[in-house]
Amino acid sequence: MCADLSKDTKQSVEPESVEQASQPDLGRRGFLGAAALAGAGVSLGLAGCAPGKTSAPAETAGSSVEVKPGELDTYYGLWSGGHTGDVRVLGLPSGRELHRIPVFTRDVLVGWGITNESRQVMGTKADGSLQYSVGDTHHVHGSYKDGNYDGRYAWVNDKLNSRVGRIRLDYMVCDKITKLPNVQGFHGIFPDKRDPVDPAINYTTRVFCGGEFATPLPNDGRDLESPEKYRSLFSCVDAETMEVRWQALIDGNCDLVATSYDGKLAASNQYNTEGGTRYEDMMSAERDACIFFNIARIEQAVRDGRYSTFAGSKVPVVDGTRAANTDPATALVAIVSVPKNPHGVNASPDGKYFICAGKLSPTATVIELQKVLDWFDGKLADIDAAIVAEVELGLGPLHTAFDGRGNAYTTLFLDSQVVKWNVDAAIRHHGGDNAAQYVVDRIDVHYQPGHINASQSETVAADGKWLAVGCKFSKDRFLPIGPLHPENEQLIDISGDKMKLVHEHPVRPEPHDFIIFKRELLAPKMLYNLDDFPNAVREQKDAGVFRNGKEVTVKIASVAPAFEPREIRLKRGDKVTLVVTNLDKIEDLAHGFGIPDYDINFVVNPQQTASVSFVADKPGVFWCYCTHFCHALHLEMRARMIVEA
Ligand code: CUK
Ligand code: CUA
Ligand code: CA
Repeated sequence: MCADLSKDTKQSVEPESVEQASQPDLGRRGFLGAAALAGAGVSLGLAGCAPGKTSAPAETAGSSVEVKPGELDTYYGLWSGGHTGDVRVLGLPSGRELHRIPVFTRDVLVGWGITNESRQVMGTKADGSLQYSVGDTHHVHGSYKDGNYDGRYAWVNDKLNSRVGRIRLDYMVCDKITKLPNVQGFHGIFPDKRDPVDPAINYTTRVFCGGEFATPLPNDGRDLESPEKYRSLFSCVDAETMEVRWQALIDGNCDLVATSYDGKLAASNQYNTEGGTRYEDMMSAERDACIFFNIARIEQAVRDGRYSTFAGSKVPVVDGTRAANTDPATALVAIVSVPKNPHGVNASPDGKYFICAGKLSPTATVIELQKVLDWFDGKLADIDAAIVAEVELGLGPLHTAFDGRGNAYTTLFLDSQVVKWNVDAAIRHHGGDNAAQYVVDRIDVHYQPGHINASQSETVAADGKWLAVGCKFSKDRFLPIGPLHPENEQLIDISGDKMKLVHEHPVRPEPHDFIIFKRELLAPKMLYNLDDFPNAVREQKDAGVFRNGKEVTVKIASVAPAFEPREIRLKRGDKVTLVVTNLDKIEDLAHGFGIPDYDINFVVNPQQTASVSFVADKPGVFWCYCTHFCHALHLEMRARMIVEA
C-alpha cells in the first residue's frame, strides 16, 4: 500500500519521470490497425490484472471530496444508466447515487412500466403490452439557456431501439419518449444551445440525434445485399413537442454529437465513412470525418420544400450526402477529414473549437468553428483548413472534457490514462512551434476509460473543479463478485495544475456519458400538484368502487396510515382500473400499492395520482398493501380486495 501511495505521490510531484514512463512512443506506434487495437486491449487488460500492480487508495483524509454525514453535495450529476435503460442522479463530489430515473425500461421500484401513466409515456402496442422492454442509454444532456444549463429538461438516447427520452428535471421523471423513424443505432445526442437565427431565442429548442448504423432505407427487406445503398440519418427533434422536425440523409454514419454555442452548427464524428458493412471495411480508410450540419440552411431547405420522405414517415428528409453538398454556397453540411475511426466530438466552452478524439489514431483533431462557418460563406477554399491542430495524445483517445481555463482532458482507452492538454499550445505546436508543450499532465486511471466529464464542462460556466471518469474495467479494484465486474467511476480533482485522483466507486454496468453541474441550477419540486392529475381522487369521500357493467373503476385515496376504501369488492372477469391518489401533503411520505398475485406494485408520491388496469381473473381475497414504509402503522396499511368467483 505504501509503495502504491508513493507511486501516486511521484505522479503528482515528479511529472517528468511519469511522462517518461507513461508517454507512449507515438511516432513508432502511430496509427493502430484493428488487430493492433484488439491485441493492445487484451494485453493491457491482462497487465492490469497482475496482482499488486495497482489499487492505490483514494486520498480521502482531509481532502475536499469528503461530504460529511448530514452535509449536501455541491453538484448534481446526471449519468446514463446504460443497458438498464435509465438515468442515474448522483451527488458530487461524494459520488453518492441519489436516484434512478426510469426511462426506457420498467422500474419495479416506482412502478415505471406498470402504471397506466408511465406506460403511456413508454408506448404500448395494440394489445396493450409495452412497445419495448429493453433499452440502452449512452448520452444524457440538459437543456440550455445562455450557454448554461437551465434545469428544465434532460434528454437521453436509447441506442437499442432508437428512442429519445425527455426528463422533466423539476420532478425528475420522464415525460415523453419519441421513436426516431428509419434510424438504427441512435447514438450521440445533444441539444442546441440557442437559435441559429433568432437572437431572442437564447435557449434550447432542438435536440440533435446521430444515427450510427446505416441500413437500407426504408429498412423493409429491400436492398439487403446492396451495402452501397445503406444510409443513415441525422435527426432534429423539437425540444418542446418532442416531434421529429427533420432528418438529414448522410453517407457513412454518425457517432457522437456536439453543438456550437451560437446555435449555428451541430457536429457528429463519423467512423465509417467507408460505408462498410463488414468490420474490416469500417477501418479500411486512413481518415474518416467530422460532419457539420448548417442548421439554418437545413431549416430553410425544409421550409422551401427541398426534401423527400421515406415510406412510413412524414418527416422531411434533406439531402446531406457528400455528392449533393460540394458547393459551399448551397451546402447543408460541411465534412472535415479527421484521422481513422474517430470517437467523440466535444465543443470547447469558449465556443471556438470542436475536438474529435482519434480512437484508432493517437491524436485529437481541433476544428475551428469560425473556419467552418467561413467555408459555408465562401471565405475558406478548403474545408480541411478548418483543422487548426492535430496533435498526438496517447493511445485510444475517446472523449474530451474542459476546465474553462483553456485545457482539455481526454481519455486514453488503451493507455488507461487521462491526458490534460492545452488547446492553444496544441494549435501553436501544430502551426510549427515545436517548443509549444501542449501536454500538461497525465494520470493513470483504473482501467480503460470511456467517457469523461468535468464540472460544468460543456457550458460557458466550465469551472474546472472536478473531473469524473467512467472506467470500463475495474479488474482488481473491488472485492470479487463473480464474473461480471462492476465498472469503476473515478473522481479527479482538477483545480490545480496536477490532476489528483481523489475518489472511486463501483457502479453496476454500464453507464457511458454524464454531465455534472452546480446544484443551484436545479430546483426540484418536492411535492406533486393534484391539479396536474385529471383523474385525481381529490377527497377521501370521493373514493370508492364504481361499476359500469363489467368495467369497474376503483378510486382509492391514501392518507397515512390508511387507504380509503379498505374493501374492494369485484367479480371475476371485471375489467378494473384502479386509481390511487396520495392525499398526504408531507414531503417524503410516499405510499406503495401492491396487489398479490396480480403482478402489480407502484409508488404514489405525496399529491400524486397513479393508476393501473387489470382484469380480475383470479378469485379470492387479496390483501393490497402499502409497499413503501410510511408510518408506524405501515404494516396495517392495507385494503382487502375480494374477487368473487
Ligand atoms: S460511447 Cu460509451 S465510451 Cu456510446 Cu458515448 Cu464513448
Ligand atoms: Cu403507506 Cu406504507
Ligand atoms: Ca473508418
